[in-house]
Amino acid sequence: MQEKLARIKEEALAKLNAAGTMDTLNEIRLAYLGKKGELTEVLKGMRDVAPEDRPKVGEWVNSTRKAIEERLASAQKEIAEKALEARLKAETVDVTLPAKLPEIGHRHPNTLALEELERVFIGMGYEVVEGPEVEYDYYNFEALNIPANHPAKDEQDTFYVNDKILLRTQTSPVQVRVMEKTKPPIRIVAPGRVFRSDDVDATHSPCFNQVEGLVIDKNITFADLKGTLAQFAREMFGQETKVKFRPHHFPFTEPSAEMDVSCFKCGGKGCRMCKGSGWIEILGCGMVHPKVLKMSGIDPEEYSGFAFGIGLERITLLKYEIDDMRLLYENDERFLKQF
Ligand code: 2U9
Repeated sequence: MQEKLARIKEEALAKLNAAGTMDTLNEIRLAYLGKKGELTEVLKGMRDVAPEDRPKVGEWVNSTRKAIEERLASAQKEIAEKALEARLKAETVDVTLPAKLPEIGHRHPNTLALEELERVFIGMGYEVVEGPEVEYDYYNFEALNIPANHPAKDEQDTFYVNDKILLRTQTSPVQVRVMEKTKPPIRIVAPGRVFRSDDVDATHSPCFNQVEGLVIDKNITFADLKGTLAQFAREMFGQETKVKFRPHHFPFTEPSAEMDVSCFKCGGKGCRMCKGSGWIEILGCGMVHPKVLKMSGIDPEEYSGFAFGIGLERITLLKYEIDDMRLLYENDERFLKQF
């Protein structure tokens, strides 16, 4: 019996030493220690062993089993370690390889023009404020002295949510909200999207961007308006830029004007950009109407102010010599990559 066990042990250990995979180890385990394994068969044969010899034989069987089990465990460990080592080797990352650069976009030409414009006004002490795109009729029209029968209020021109709520057609409501809750002096620019029921073409879009400005303080005159906007024009379009004001009408300003700048392409001689006239229309402006001040709780006897409105896309198109506004909204990378 002892010899048989010694042979089993020797054989099993030799096989375990030669095994190279977990599957082979498992087969060996079943062959010796499994229910029908060789060692289990020996145990079953204990019946035929004389009772006084059983403890001794039992001990031999157990020590054989222990030896096989121990070698099996260490072989399993060795194979697992080898497998891990091979995996680590195969999956190494070469940290010295150059990294794949993520594609980084850049600012939209409209944003570039807006940032330039904001820089000029911030430099003159203005604050940038924003407000809701969905507005009350009151803030968009009534508080700006735009009467109920004004053509701008027509459903053909304005997107209404209901009879009191609409998509703002200008950013002026932002400034009305500031006037209501701020004691002058006020110096603000209000950029943002506005909405008008227009068909799309090279110069129109139902959604575009405006920048409006508002200054209110004691003793503000048209001279302040002219000086400020002339300085803006020089910083935005070049130091040699000249400005001229043409009378105009807006319900929210009195007097009102439109401002032209001398053509920054031809210097005023006349070219394709200025359609031969030497001048380019840039913005609308005026002294804030006393009624508008009063409605928002500012005493027109004590304070006066000026306001202006600029179509941002118009500035972007001129600045970058783009001839179709639709290009700004199409997000075609071939176009956007040029700025
Ligand atoms: C308040 C009072 C007055 C803002 C102004 C204009 C003139 C103007 C147009 C420019 C091109 C609109 O985008 S556009 O079509 N705007 O001409 N806007 S004065 O006047 C205000 C604003 C707020 C409280």
